[in-house]
Amino acid sequence: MAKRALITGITGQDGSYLAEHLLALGYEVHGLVRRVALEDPERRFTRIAHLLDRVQLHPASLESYPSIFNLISRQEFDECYHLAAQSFVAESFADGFSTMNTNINGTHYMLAALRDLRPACRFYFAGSSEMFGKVRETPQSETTPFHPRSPYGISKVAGFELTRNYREAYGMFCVGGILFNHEGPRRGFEFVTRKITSTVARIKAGLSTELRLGNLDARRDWGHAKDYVRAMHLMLQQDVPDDFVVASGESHTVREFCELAFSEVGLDYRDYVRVDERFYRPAEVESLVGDATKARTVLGWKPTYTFPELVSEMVQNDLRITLGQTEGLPETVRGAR
Ligand code: G4F
Repeated sequence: MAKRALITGITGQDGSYLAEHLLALGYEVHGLVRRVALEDPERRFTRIAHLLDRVQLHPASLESYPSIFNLISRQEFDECYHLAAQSFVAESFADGFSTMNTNINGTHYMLAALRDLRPACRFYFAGSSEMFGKVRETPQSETTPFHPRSPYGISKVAGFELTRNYREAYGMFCVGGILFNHEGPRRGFEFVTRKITSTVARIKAGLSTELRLGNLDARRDWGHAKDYVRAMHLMLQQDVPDDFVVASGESHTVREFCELAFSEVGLDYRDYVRVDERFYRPAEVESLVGDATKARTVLGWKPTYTFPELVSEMVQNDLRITLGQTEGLPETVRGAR
């Protein structure tokens, strides 16, 4: 019988790639979505528009325990991938309360409902390299201590610890993936990579003249989201539940990303990029680079995209959108190709 998976955050970048991956593996895929999204499918479901006849969507709110309890009580699930979160770090400084409420309580509600109703369901928690924050060692691995630098990072540490606690206290198969930055053509426009590639395309098309950014010296370990959702699935197929770092092992500055993205269209980033202090964060995570040795050896996972391939795919996708070769479709659908 086909395995049944529930994905929270199915309409996001990772959720949409994961749904595709699980469908290709023969899973029955269900998604938890907000009722407002169900009422506005054209705008809210752009990343999963091509999957809508193959996935089952259920309205529920991560802010309401009864709604989660109700959803989980209706059906048996073999695996649950909890990806939904307020995931933009800068926004978590603007409204730390909402980020904490959604990210911490939402995770706790999911775990508590599963414990009560479906204790055999395997649970994946989307942890983040933001948990390392002001890093204590380089590269960062599963044993590196956490020192989060934003309400978002703090909320992810809390969710990660809750997940571990349910594993240890109740013997549930709960795992935390510590994923470093992962990007792609479906990335939201607020994140630095997509902000860069979409603006490069607009500049190339003559629609924009500059790109305003914050800290160009921040270092990140960037991979492709398509590669990273494979690791999420592998984590739930193990004999023993455990936590894993997923990373490329390479770090690059925001400046290097700009350099490569502009050179993809034959331009020099120095002619267009302007530093704007509005995009600086009150506390920055200066440098992240992951050590994914455990994922490579235990899960047999490895990334397939290189950094230049990732940048090139994102720029080319945004160029296609901006130059209107796929005219008539909403932007994120076009980004989904
Ligand atoms: O793209 P970012 O906003 O991603 P960030 O903060 O690293 O977080 C992302 O990755 C995490 C995994 O480590 C996820 F958990 C999280 O949900 C999210 O997906 O910023 C990357 C870097 C930062 O250092 C930021 O200060 O780029 C720097 N940056 C410089 N100028 C900018 C900008 N970031 C944004 N978003 N916009 C700018 O103009």
